[in-house]
Amino acid sequence: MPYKRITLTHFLLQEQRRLGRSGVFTALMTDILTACKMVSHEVNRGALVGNHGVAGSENVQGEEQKKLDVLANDIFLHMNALGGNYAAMASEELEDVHAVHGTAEGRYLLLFDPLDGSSNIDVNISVGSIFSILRLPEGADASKADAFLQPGVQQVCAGYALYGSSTMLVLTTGSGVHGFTLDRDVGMFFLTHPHMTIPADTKEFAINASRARFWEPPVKRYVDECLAGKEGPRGKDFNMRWVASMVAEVHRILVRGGVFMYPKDVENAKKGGKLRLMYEANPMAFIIEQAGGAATTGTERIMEVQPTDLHQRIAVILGSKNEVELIESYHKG
Ligand code: P6P
Repeated sequence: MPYKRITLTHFLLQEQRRLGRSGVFTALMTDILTACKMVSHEVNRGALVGNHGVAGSENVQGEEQKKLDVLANDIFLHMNALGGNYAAMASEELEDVHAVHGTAEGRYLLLFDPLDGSSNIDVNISVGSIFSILRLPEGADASKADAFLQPGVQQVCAGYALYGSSTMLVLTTGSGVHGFTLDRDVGMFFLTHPHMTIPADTKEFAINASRARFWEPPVKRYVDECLAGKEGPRGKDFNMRWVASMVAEVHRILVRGGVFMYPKDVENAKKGGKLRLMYEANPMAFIIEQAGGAATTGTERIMEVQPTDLHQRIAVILGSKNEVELIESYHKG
């Protein structure tokens, strides 16, 4: 019976009672899920309303902003300020911290990549929003970046919205990973993927193979062994995927296993990698670990890295536990 479904809000309230928690997660999530529904609406309307193309500006990363990057960022900033739960926010699209004034004294910090993979927008390939929630440390100044520089193990909640063939919201609050699908007719997210878990083994890897000439030896060894197939040392054939949208890659891994790599290489080493620690790597690492997977820089657990800058980049290798541990063993020699 299709009406016997559980909404995201009901699920959070059930979790709240089951775990004896305060209502804070339900409140924190309410504004985020509204923002994700609004972004989904704008992504879906796309070219019909002139949402494709560039905004004519650059973000703090020096990347050309798409119109939807700017719109998604504005939606996240506006909707998540209204609830009064956040003392401040940090966005991939903003150089500095966005302090929230004039609302209830929020005790949480929200970090987000409002539209990840936006180079895929104009070619109608899945994109997503990534978010991470931290507590505001006692006595910290929420308007300063230092308040945000906490290792990933301090996250109280992390998740993403995937604007794909359907819009999904996947999140963890530290008690497993659960997926919700947006019913546009009702305007609500409904629980469709409870207790998502990642198979420990896989035959599928994801990496941007055009960067092979820059790879360090452990990555090159791993990929070469996968490409050698069943006649090679792995004794099995592998498949490769690369969507250039981290949210889509992580979701595929959550559903059927796999490993995603954006490693540090000889070309991006000075920057520390490509992906950002605070609002891409950490939230995804929290989700992957809660689903039974692993997430490493190659030499250390991503969630234990002590951040030094709000927009710092980091190497990311995550997914099926046994595969990630094999890659890590190659890095450690
Ligand atoms: P490349 C998107 O820009 C992103 O941050 C991730 O979503 C994605 O996995 C990666 O960069 C794609 O990078 O170098 O293949 O364009």
